[in-house]
Amino acid sequence: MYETITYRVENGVAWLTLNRPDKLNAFTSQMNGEIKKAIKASAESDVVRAIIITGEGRAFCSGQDLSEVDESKHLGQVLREDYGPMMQQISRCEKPIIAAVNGVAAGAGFSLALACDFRLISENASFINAFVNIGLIPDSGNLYYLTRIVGHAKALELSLLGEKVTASEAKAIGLATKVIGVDEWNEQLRAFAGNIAAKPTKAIGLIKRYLEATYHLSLDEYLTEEAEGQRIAGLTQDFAEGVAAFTEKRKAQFIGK
Ligand code: T3D
Repeated sequence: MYETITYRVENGVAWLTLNRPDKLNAFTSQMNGEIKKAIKASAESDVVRAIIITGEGRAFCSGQDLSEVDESKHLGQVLREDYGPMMQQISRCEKPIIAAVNGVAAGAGFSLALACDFRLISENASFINAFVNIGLIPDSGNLYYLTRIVGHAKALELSLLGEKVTASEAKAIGLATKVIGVDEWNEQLRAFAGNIAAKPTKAIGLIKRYLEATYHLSLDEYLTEEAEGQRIAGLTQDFAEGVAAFTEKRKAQFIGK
Protein backbone atom coordinates (compact mmCIF):
# COMPACT_ATOMS: atom_id res chain seq x y z
CA MET A 1 0.00 0.00 0.00
CA TYR A 2 2.89 2.36 0.85
CA GLU A 3 6.40 1.96 -0.60
CA THR A 4 8.25 5.14 0.31
CA ILE A 5 6.78 5.75 3.75
CA THR A 6 5.51 3.52 6.53
CA TYR A 7 2.16 4.13 8.17
CA ARG A 8 0.79 2.73 11.40
CA VAL A 9 -1.73 3.72 14.04
CA GLU A 10 -0.99 3.07 17.72
CA ASN A 11 -3.06 4.22 20.68
CA GLY A 12 -4.86 6.95 18.73
CA VAL A 13 -1.63 8.26 17.16
CA ALA A 14 -0.86 7.88 13.42
CA TRP A 15 2.85 7.48 12.67
CA LEU A 16 4.00 8.53 9.18
CA THR A 17 7.66 7.65 8.68
CA LEU A 18 9.42 8.90 5.56
CA ASN A 19 11.34 5.84 4.43
CA ARG A 20 14.08 6.58 1.90
CA PRO A 21 16.99 6.70 4.36
CA ASP A 22 19.71 6.25 1.69
CA LYS A 23 18.62 9.57 0.18
CA LEU A 24 18.04 11.19 3.58
CA ASN A 25 14.29 10.76 2.93
CA ALA A 26 14.31 13.12 -0.06
CA PHE A 27 10.91 13.70 -1.63
CA THR A 28 10.06 11.89 -4.83
CA SER A 29 6.75 12.45 -6.53
CA GLN A 30 5.66 9.02 -5.26
CA MET A 31 6.60 9.84 -1.65
CA ASN A 32 4.82 13.18 -1.94
CA GLY A 33 1.66 11.31 -3.02
CA GLU A 34 1.98 8.71 -0.27
CA ILE A 35 2.38 11.35 2.46
CA LYS A 36 -0.79 13.08 1.25
CA LYS A 37 -2.63 9.76 1.18
CA ALA A 38 -1.54 8.95 4.74
CA ILE A 39 -2.47 12.42 6.04
CA LYS A 40 -5.90 12.08 4.43
CA ALA A 41 -6.37 8.63 5.98
CA SER A 42 -5.38 10.00 9.39
CA ALA A 43 -7.62 13.05 9.07
CA GLU A 44 -10.62 10.89 8.16
CA SER A 45 -9.98 8.14 10.73
CA ASP A 46 -12.33 7.84 13.69
CA VAL A 47 -9.56 6.55 15.93
CA VAL A 48 -6.65 8.85 15.08
CA ARG A 49 -6.41 11.87 17.42
CA ALA A 50 -2.81 12.97 16.71
CA ILE A 51 -0.37 12.56 13.82
CA ILE A 52 3.42 12.22 13.93
CA ILE A 53 5.58 12.75 10.84
CA THR A 54 9.16 11.55 11.21
CA GLY A 55 12.04 10.12 9.18
CA GLU A 56 13.76 6.75 9.03
CA GLY A 57 17.52 6.69 9.60
CA ARG A 58 19.70 9.72 10.34
CA ALA A 59 17.63 12.39 8.57
CA PHE A 60 14.14 13.85 8.78
CA CYS A 61 13.92 14.89 5.11
CA SER A 62 16.42 16.47 2.69
CA GLY A 63 13.77 18.12 0.49
CA GLN A 64 13.09 17.44 -3.17
CA ASP A 65 15.09 14.51 -4.57
CA LEU A 66 17.50 16.38 -6.81
CA SER A 67 18.13 13.27 -8.90
CA GLU A 68 14.45 13.05 -9.85
CA VAL A 69 13.72 15.89 -12.21
CA ASP A 70 10.53 15.68 -14.23
CA GLU A 71 11.46 17.37 -17.52
CA SER A 72 7.81 17.53 -18.53
CA LYS A 73 6.93 19.95 -15.72
CA HIS A 74 8.29 23.36 -14.72
CA LEU A 75 8.93 23.94 -11.03
CA GLY A 76 5.84 26.11 -10.59
CA GLN A 77 3.73 23.21 -11.75
CA VAL A 78 5.47 20.82 -9.33
CA LEU A 79 4.64 23.18 -6.48
CA ARG A 80 1.04 23.73 -7.55
CA GLU A 81 0.37 20.02 -8.08
CA ASP A 82 2.53 18.29 -5.46
CA TYR A 83 3.80 20.43 -2.59
CA GLY A 84 1.11 23.12 -2.33
CA PRO A 85 -1.71 20.59 -1.83
CA MET A 86 0.34 18.82 0.87
CA MET A 87 0.79 22.05 2.82
CA GLN A 88 -2.93 22.87 2.44
CA GLN A 89 -3.82 19.42 3.69
CA ILE A 90 -1.62 19.86 6.78
CA SER A 91 -3.03 23.31 7.45
CA ARG A 92 -6.64 22.14 7.08
CA CYS A 93 -6.21 18.94 9.08
CA GLU A 94 -8.28 19.36 12.22
CA LYS A 95 -6.03 17.05 14.23
CA PRO A 96 -2.69 18.02 15.81
CA ILE A 97 0.34 17.21 13.64
CA ILE A 98 3.77 16.78 15.20
CA ALA A 99 6.97 16.92 13.15
CA ALA A 100 9.35 14.60 15.00
CA VAL A 101 12.58 15.93 13.52
CA ASN A 102 15.06 13.13 14.12
CA GLY A 103 17.90 14.57 11.99
CA VAL A 104 18.52 17.10 9.24
CA ALA A 105 15.50 18.86 7.71
CA ALA A 106 16.49 20.67 4.50
CA GLY A 107 14.63 22.42 1.67
CA ALA A 108 11.06 21.19 1.40
CA GLY A 109 11.81 18.91 4.37
CA PHE A 110 12.29 22.07 6.43
CA SER A 111 9.03 23.44 4.97
CA LEU A 112 7.23 20.24 5.97
CA ALA A 113 8.44 20.61 9.56
CA LEU A 114 7.40 24.29 9.60
CA ALA A 115 3.87 23.48 8.44
CA CYS A 116 3.29 21.08 11.34
CA ASP A 117 1.77 22.25 14.63
CA PHE A 118 4.69 21.14 16.79
CA ARG A 119 8.36 20.49 16.12
CA LEU A 120 9.83 18.00 18.57
CA ILE A 121 13.46 17.79 17.64
CA SER A 122 16.28 15.44 18.51
CA GLU A 123 19.49 16.94 19.88
CA ASN A 124 20.99 15.64 16.59
CA ALA A 125 18.50 17.53 14.43
CA SER A 126 19.34 20.52 12.26
CA PHE A 127 17.51 22.77 9.81
CA ILE A 128 18.83 24.16 6.52
CA ASN A 129 16.89 26.51 4.29
CA ALA A 130 18.86 24.96 1.45
CA PHE A 131 16.94 26.47 -1.47
CA VAL A 132 19.26 29.44 -1.96
CA ASN A 133 22.23 27.06 -2.15
CA ILE A 134 20.87 25.71 -5.45
CA GLY A 135 19.49 29.01 -6.77
CA LEU A 136 15.84 28.63 -5.70
CA ILE A 137 13.54 30.50 -3.40
CA PRO A 138 12.16 28.82 -0.24
CA ASP A 139 8.95 27.06 -1.28
CA SER A 140 6.17 24.81 -0.02
CA GLY A 141 4.90 27.52 2.32
CA ASN A 142 8.37 27.96 3.84
CA LEU A 143 8.47 31.77 4.04
CA TYR A 144 4.82 31.93 5.10
CA TYR A 145 5.45 29.78 8.16
CA LEU A 146 9.07 30.70 8.87
CA THR A 147 8.23 34.40 9.20
CA ARG A 148 5.36 33.64 11.58
CA ILE A 149 7.51 31.33 13.69
CA VAL A 150 10.84 33.18 13.97
CA GLY A 151 10.01 36.71 12.74
CA HIS A 152 11.01 38.63 9.61
CA ALA A 153 14.69 39.29 10.32
CA LYS A 154 15.57 35.72 11.30
CA ALA A 155 13.52 34.27 8.44
CA LEU A 156 15.41 36.46 5.99
CA GLU A 157 18.76 35.52 7.53
CA LEU A 158 18.10 31.77 7.36
CA SER A 159 16.73 32.03 3.81
CA LEU A 160 19.51 34.18 2.38
CA LEU A 161 22.41 32.38 4.06
CA GLY A 162 21.18 28.78 3.67
CA GLU A 163 23.33 27.69 6.62
CA LYS A 164 22.79 24.94 9.14
CA VAL A 165 20.77 25.76 12.30
CA THR A 166 21.68 23.40 15.15
CA ALA A 167 19.15 22.00 17.61
CA SER A 168 20.14 24.40 20.37
CA GLU A 169 19.93 27.41 18.01
CA ALA A 170 16.55 26.14 16.79
CA LYS A 171 15.28 26.07 20.36
CA ALA A 172 16.67 29.55 21.06
CA ILE A 173 14.88 31.13 18.06
CA GLY A 174 11.57 29.38 18.66
CA LEU A 175 11.78 26.85 15.84
CA ALA A 176 11.60 23.88 18.19
CA THR A 177 8.78 23.10 20.58
CA LYS A 178 11.16 20.90 22.53
CA VAL A 179 14.65 19.42 22.13
CA ILE A 180 14.86 15.76 23.17
CA GLY A 181 17.96 13.73 24.00
CA VAL A 182 18.61 10.70 21.80
CA ASP A 183 18.17 8.27 24.71
CA GLU A 184 14.73 9.64 25.63
CA TRP A 185 13.56 10.17 22.02
CA ASN A 186 11.00 7.37 21.69
CA GLU A 187 9.65 7.66 25.22
CA GLN A 188 9.22 11.45 25.13
CA LEU A 189 7.75 11.43 21.65
CA ARG A 190 5.12 8.89 22.70
CA ALA A 191 4.37 10.81 25.89
CA PHE A 192 3.93 14.12 24.03
CA ALA A 193 1.73 12.55 21.34
CA GLY A 194 -0.29 10.62 23.92
CA ASN A 195 -0.91 13.79 25.90
CA ILE A 196 -2.16 15.80 22.90
CA ALA A 197 -4.20 12.83 21.60
CA ALA A 198 -6.07 12.72 24.93
CA LYS A 199 -7.19 16.36 24.64
CA PRO A 200 -10.57 17.41 23.20
CA THR A 201 -9.80 16.82 19.52
CA LYS A 202 -12.68 18.87 18.09
CA ALA A 203 -11.62 21.91 20.12
CA ILE A 204 -8.04 21.46 18.90
CA GLY A 205 -9.22 21.39 15.29
CA LEU A 206 -11.25 24.54 15.83
CA ILE A 207 -8.34 26.32 17.55
CA LYS A 208 -6.12 25.53 14.54
CA ARG A 209 -8.79 26.79 12.14
CA TYR A 210 -9.50 30.04 13.98
CA LEU A 211 -5.88 30.86 14.71
CA GLU A 212 -5.19 30.69 10.98
CA ALA A 213 -8.27 32.85 10.33
CA THR A 214 -6.79 35.69 12.43
CA TYR A 215 -4.34 36.34 9.57
CA HIS A 216 -7.04 36.91 6.98
CA LEU A 217 -10.02 38.52 8.71
CA SER A 218 -10.81 41.92 10.19
CA LEU A 219 -11.59 41.93 13.91
CA ASP A 220 -15.32 42.25 13.21
CA GLU A 221 -15.27 39.33 10.80
CA TYR A 222 -13.13 37.31 13.17
CA LEU A 223 -15.45 37.80 16.14
CA THR A 224 -18.37 36.59 14.04
CA GLU A 225 -16.42 33.50 12.99
CA GLU A 226 -15.21 32.88 16.52
CA ALA A 227 -18.77 32.82 17.84
CA GLU A 228 -19.62 30.15 15.29
CA GLY A 229 -16.56 28.14 16.35
CA GLN A 230 -17.53 28.31 19.99
CA ARG A 231 -21.10 27.30 19.12
CA ILE A 232 -19.70 24.15 17.53
CA ALA A 233 -17.32 23.45 20.44
CA GLY A 234 -20.16 23.97 22.89
CA LEU A 235 -22.12 21.13 21.29
CA THR A 236 -19.37 18.51 21.73
CA GLN A 237 -19.49 15.69 24.24
CA ASP A 238 -16.01 16.78 25.32
CA PHE A 239 -17.30 20.18 26.42
CA ALA A 240 -19.97 18.49 28.56
CA GLU A 241 -17.30 16.18 29.99
CA GLY A 242 -14.91 19.07 30.64
CA VAL A 243 -17.49 20.97 32.68
CA ALA A 244 -18.64 17.83 34.52
CA ALA A 245 -15.05 16.90 35.40
CA PHE A 246 -14.37 20.42 36.69
CA THR A 247 -17.52 20.38 38.82
CA GLU A 248 -16.79 16.91 40.17
CA LYS A 249 -13.12 17.80 40.79
CA ARG A 250 -11.76 14.94 38.66
CA LYS A 251 -9.60 14.61 35.56
CA ALA A 252 -11.62 14.88 32.33
CA GLN A 253 -11.79 11.83 30.04
CA PHE A 254 -12.12 13.34 26.59
CA ILE A 255 -13.21 11.14 23.68
CA GLY A 256 -12.53 13.52 20.81
CA LYS A 257 -16.19 14.00 19.93
O1 T3D B 1 10.71 20.14 -8.17
C1 T3D B 1 11.45 20.96 -7.57
O2 T3D B 1 12.69 20.80 -7.53
C2 T3D B 1 10.87 22.10 -6.77
C3 T3D B 1 10.83 21.82 -5.33
C4 T3D B 1 11.93 22.11 -4.55
C5 T3D B 1 11.89 21.80 -3.12
C6 T3D B 1 13.24 21.58 -2.50
O3 T3D B 1 13.27 20.89 -1.49
S1 T3D B 1 14.63 22.29 -3.16
C7 T3D B 1 15.92 21.82 -2.01
C8 T3D B 1 16.40 20.40 -2.22
N1 T3D B 1 17.28 19.95 -1.15
C9 T3D B 1 18.54 20.35 -1.05
O4 T3D B 1 19.06 21.15 -1.80
C10 T3D B 1 19.36 19.66 0.04
C11 T3D B 1 20.39 18.75 -0.60
N2 T3D B 1 21.11 17.98 0.41
C12 T3D B 1 22.05 18.53 1.18
O5 T3D B 1 22.36 19.70 1.14
C13 T3D B 1 22.78 17.58 2.11
O6 T3D B 1 22.59 16.27 1.65
C14 T3D B 1 22.29 17.68 3.57
C15 T3D B 1 22.77 19.02 4.16
C16 T3D B 1 20.77 17.56 3.68
C17 T3D B 1 22.93 16.54 4.40
O7 T3D B 1 24.32 16.54 4.22
P1 T3D B 1 25.19 15.27 4.68
O8 T3D B 1 26.62 15.64 4.46
O9 T3D B 1 24.79 14.88 6.05
O10 T3D B 1 24.75 14.06 3.72
P2 T3D B 1 25.12 13.86 2.18
O11 T3D B 1 26.37 13.05 2.08
O12 T3D B 1 25.08 15.14 1.45
O13 T3D B 1 23.86 12.95 1.67
C18 T3D B 1 23.79 11.57 1.90
C19 T3D B 1 23.21 10.92 0.65
O14 T3D B 1 21.89 11.44 0.44
C20 T3D B 1 24.01 11.26 -0.59
O15 T3D B 1 23.92 10.16 -1.47
P3 T3D B 1 25.19 9.20 -1.76
O16 T3D B 1 26.32 10.07 -2.22
O17 T3D B 1 25.48 8.57 -0.42
O18 T3D B 1 24.71 8.22 -2.76
C21 T3D B 1 23.25 12.43 -1.16
O19 T3D B 1 23.44 12.59 -2.55
C22 T3D B 1 21.81 12.02 -0.87
N3 T3D B 1 20.92 13.19 -0.80
C23 T3D B 1 20.84 14.10 0.18
N4 T3D B 1 19.93 15.02 -0.13
C24 T3D B 1 19.41 14.66 -1.32
C25 T3D B 1 20.04 13.49 -1.75
N5 T3D B 1 19.76 12.90 -2.92
C26 T3D B 1 18.81 13.50 -3.69
N6 T3D B 1 18.17 14.63 -3.33
C27 T3D B 1 18.44 15.23 -2.18
N7 T3D B 1 17.76 16.34 -1.80
